[in-house]
Amino acid sequence: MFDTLSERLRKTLAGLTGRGRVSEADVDVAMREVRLALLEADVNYKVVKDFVARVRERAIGAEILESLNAGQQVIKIVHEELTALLGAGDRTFRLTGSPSVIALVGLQGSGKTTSAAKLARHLVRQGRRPLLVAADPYRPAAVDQLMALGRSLDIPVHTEPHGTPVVDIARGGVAEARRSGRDTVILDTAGRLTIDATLMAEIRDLAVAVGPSETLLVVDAMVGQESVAVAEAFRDAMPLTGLVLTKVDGDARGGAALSISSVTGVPVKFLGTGEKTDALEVFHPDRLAGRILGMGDVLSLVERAQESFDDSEQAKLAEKLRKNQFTLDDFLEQMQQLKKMGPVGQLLDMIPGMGGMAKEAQGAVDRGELSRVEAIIRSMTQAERRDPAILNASRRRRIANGSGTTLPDVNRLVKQFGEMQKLMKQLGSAQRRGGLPFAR
Ligand SMILES: Nc1nc2c(ncn2[C@@H]2O[C@H](COP(=O)(O)OP(=O)(O)OP(=O)(O)O)[C@@H](O)[C@H]2O)c(=O)[nH]1
Ligand SMILES: [Mg+2]
Repeated sequence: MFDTLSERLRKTLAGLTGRGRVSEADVDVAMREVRLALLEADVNYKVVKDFVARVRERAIGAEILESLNAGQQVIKIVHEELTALLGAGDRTFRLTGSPSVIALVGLQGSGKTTSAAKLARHLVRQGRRPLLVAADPYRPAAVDQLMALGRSLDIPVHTEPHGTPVVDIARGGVAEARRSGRDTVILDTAGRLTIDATLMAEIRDLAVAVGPSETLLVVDAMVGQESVAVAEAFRDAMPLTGLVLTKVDGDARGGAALSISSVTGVPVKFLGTGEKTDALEVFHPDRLAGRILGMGDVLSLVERAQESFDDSEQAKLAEKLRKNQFTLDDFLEQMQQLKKMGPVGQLLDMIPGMGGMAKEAQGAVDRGELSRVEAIIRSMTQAERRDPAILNASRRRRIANGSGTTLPDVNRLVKQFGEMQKLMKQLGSAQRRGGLPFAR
């Protein structure tokens, strides 16, 4: 759903990391692009305006623009603000009462019945014993649909005769849950084509009768801005506790999904990501923001990287790069750092020119080659570590023997290091041109 938006934002933000220094004008240019990207994705106009203003205000602060990784920091701010935007409201999922009652409400075809089944499955996995209740007195087919889903999941479904008032169905469901030892009742209510007073009154009565601890509005994310209006109408008519955004696997532009919480104040609690009953995700705004910005878990990696590479070490390395004095000792140290940081290939991929080297080093760490590399380097003299060019055949044999490895192992390491050195040289000159955000 967010592919186009994601692509545009990534491109824009990549422009910020591609330079050493970031000026206020750079931020403004990027923010104009971000604004356009969000508007084109159909995000609510006012939401976009506030969002861009907030990011800009935080980003042009002196401490940020003067820092050497300003581009990264601006992206971090975008990520944080996007997370705040997506995550408006209290997302706690409350299951109180015995049994706890969850009511799913919404327009016709929004995905209530499917979501009821998905939620039931999700709760079973959390060790709960849900009972599905077909609280749709109008359409026998709706009842059949829920029964079929219940059967496929091996979760019981409570039904009442056709025409039973919703309130009575709900009460019957709660009684049945108590009788059969089910701890959660999931009410699948009837949909309507449009918002009408009868529907709202029906759900309000139901809320009074069985007191749901969660009343979730199921919203089809494919319908665009209209979904925001629907959510506002429901919110005004009854106490909603959250939203289930369905069909986010679709190809709509996604803007409505992005703005709905921030406009209505009702938090998104779940995402429906497909037709199958396992296609339900607990909503994590930071993860969605990360996904949209194409970062995966990169931001937490950035933080981890900043923790594990302490600044003075990093400054020393940058200095060595500048002077082309990167030695085998440094190589070893870098690999140890990588090991400390965990999987970083993704992170380093973001840094132009760094991906290849990172992958290689990470690959070596993953393959458990670090200890071998360490042994080989430790068997070298200081002179050899500084200048592997002096490693002739007899020295290499001595090192292989000394480290308990083989001659091909030593050769491979020397070759790898040579390639890395070459890369480092290129990086060094890129850095002098101000192109490397991380080599501070
Ligand atoms: N791709 C996709 N399809 C979904 C999702 N959720 C529901 N659907 C589909 O949307 C259609 C309607 O879903 P239902 O669960 O029957 O919707 P409803 O709100 O119960 O509909 P009514 O009871 O008629 O008001 C079905 O074809 C579902 O398979 C989703 O997250 N992704
Ligand atoms: Mg239904």
